[in-house]
Amino acid sequence: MAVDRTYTEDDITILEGLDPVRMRPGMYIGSTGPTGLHHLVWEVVDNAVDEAMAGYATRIDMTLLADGGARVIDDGRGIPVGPHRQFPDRSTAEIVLTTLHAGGKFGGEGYKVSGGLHGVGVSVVNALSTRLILEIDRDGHHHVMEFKDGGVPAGDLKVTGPAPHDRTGTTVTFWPDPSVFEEVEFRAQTVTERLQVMAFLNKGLEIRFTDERPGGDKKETFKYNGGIVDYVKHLNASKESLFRKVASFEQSEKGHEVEIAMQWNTGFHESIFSFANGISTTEGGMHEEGFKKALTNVANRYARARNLLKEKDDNLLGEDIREGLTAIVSVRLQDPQFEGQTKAKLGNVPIRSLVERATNEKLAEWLEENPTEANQMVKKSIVAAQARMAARQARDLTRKKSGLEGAGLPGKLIDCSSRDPRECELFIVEGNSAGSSAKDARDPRTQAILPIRGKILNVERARIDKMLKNTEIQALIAAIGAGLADEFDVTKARYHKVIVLADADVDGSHIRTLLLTFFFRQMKPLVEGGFVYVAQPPLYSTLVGKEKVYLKDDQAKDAFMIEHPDHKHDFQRLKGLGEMDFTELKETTIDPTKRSLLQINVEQAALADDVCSVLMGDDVELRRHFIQTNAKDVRFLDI
Ligand code: 1YM
Repeated sequence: MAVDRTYTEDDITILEGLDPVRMRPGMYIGSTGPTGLHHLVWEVVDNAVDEAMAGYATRIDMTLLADGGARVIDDGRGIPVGPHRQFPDRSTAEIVLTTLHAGGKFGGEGYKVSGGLHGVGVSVVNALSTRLILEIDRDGHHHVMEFKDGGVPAGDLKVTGPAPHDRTGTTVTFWPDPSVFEEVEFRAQTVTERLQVMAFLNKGLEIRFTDERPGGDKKETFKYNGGIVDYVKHLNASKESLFRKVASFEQSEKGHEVEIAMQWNTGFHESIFSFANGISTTEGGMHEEGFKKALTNVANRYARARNLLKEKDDNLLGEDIREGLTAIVSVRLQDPQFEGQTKAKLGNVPIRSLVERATNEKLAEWLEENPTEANQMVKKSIVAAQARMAARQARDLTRKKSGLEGAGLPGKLIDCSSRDPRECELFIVEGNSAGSSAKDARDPRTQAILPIRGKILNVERARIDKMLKNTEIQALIAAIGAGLADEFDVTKARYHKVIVLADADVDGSHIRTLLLTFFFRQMKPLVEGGFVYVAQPPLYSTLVGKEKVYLKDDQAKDAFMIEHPDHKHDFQRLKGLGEMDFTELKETTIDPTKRSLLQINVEQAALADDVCSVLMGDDVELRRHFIQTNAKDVRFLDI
């Protein structure tokens, strides 16, 4: 067969109808749950952002409509309206909206994202919507085309009039199909969080959000001329930064770009957020690897050159240097490979050396130019290294101690007699008086009591070495008997129920929060295994005939009063744990057949961890925001 031109791989464009999307939506958007639903919005917004990144659009408007639809507007060039190269009797816009594109480049240059679930195209949105309206302002005309029932054109692309004020741009309005999705209600917070991140990652791009739904009534504008530098400042806003300046640099090479911004705070958390083509890579990947390696290298080189580390000293470890670091690593590349369990890990190997080289050069320069900040950073890392070594010693000591003292159990522990962890319960009780009533109310065969005094150290704030020197913490570690942190071995846990028993008042919730934070940070498998519980003693009691009835909270009391309109007896507000008598304590909190326990999962423990930083931060505004956004889950912490 004679050919008059040669095809390169780039020319191959396979076009397919939308049926496959409707048959297996999960393949295209991940799920038909809330995540998949929001994917529709990201897909359309991504197109608008691509147009901004290509240098044509400056503003994006996203609106959640009162009738459940979603609208995205950009002021770019507008999707091309002319005849399509391969199908000259249809417009390019129609092809974009009604066909799946696979196998090659379609349309423009720019960074079209492949792999993962991103960049599947706006046609997927069309396929999963009951109705979609496309409006294009281009060449002085306003064009409209409508689709229904999963992407079926309701007519041709028509010019309906002049483009207003000669504007150019694209508007996509769609209504997700309720027969596809478990629910079709968008969540404003999910949308705004994502839009804000996109605005941070695309310097100068203005993104507006409007919620027109009943009760929504919200408008927000995101625009950051500082880009990821502003992002770092935003992340560190609620923390005390180590210094005011944000280190930032960028480099590009062979169509790959890297942009990094970083600042340290006085805390101990490492927060590195990485992105590839604007997509969050929560599992890390090559870009993060390259960054971390170079950071360790640069900091050690600097510390040695300035004699902050002496010849005899060991090198600082990466974790020492990253303590309190907030960093954004954002890369852009032609063909990102998303790997890992949640497709959130960047796999492109060449990116590692690009990021590593950029960081090695540019961060070293920044440190040279900012010696005050560089010194502060190195000093903080050295303290972190010292704390790390002290922690190891303290841990060894804790381990040795528990090996020496009798069975290794703390003196305060009132243990149970059974040695089968599956039936054993440990109650952590605040104060000695509560401890002794709990002792009387327990079943000595399976229930152990560990009284602890006062507020244990806030593990979020305290360094691990200090924390391990705390006797309450030592008793807790020894009683559970499974070690801690990296060495924690859940199969050695002496109890399969570890129950936090604290009062329903402010101090009680404080202690509860601190303990959960400790478990989350230092004994995570215990939480993951479902071994951690919070006891929920009721707030009220009353009499029905001769029988005492306990009511969990105000809601339960209200419900009781509705059910018993003729109820004559008073309601007793139950006292703190320490003041409850033997029977009360037994019936409300200790007796497995009567008490109510709340099993703590990882999300809840993580929440406690957040609460800790918020509470300890004393930032009233942040605290209010936190309570509002987590109102549902935060109740058990009573903050
Ligand atoms: C609200 C969603 O989709 N904007 C958008 C999309 C395109 C263009 C501009 C565009 C791209 C190119 C040339 C190019 C798209 N065009 C295509 C295709 N906003 C939104 N804005 N001219 C206009 O990439 O060369 C696909 S998306 F394929 F038709 F070019």
